[in-house]
Amino acid sequence: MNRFAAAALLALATTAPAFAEGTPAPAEARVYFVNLEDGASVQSPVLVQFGLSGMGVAPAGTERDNTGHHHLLVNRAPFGEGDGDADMKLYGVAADDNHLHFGGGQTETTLELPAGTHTLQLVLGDLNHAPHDPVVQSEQITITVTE
Ligand SMILES: [Cu+2]
Repeated sequence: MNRFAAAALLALATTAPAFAEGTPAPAEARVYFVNLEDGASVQSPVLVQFGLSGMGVAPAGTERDNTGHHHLLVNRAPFGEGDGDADMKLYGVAADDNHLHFGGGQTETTLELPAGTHTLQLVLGDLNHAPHDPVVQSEQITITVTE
């Protein structure tokens, strides 16, 4: 790191609120659904493909700049609006039925979902499963699973 970058980081560290001190991500980094769009009607099992640009996918625990692994948020509030999201920014994304981790570096999954509407959102996590700063997250999409 050159001294200009060090000075910039120091400035960030002294002015940013605690919850914003995550692993840095490039401003242009973007996660998105490759094969699903908002409003899609699909049948279960549902293939979900994760896209990432401006950063690289790496397994959890990998300490390398500008990398992360995918988390798929299912049927919960958009990230940043849910209870406990501030804690997740600090300590890592929860691991439960609504927060699926792909710490092996996977870029797709298949979900068994009952008929009805479901929301999906991608949130990238760093080596410790915590979202980056700024958070690299997709739009939340709603899909309808038909019988
Ligand atoms: Cu994770």
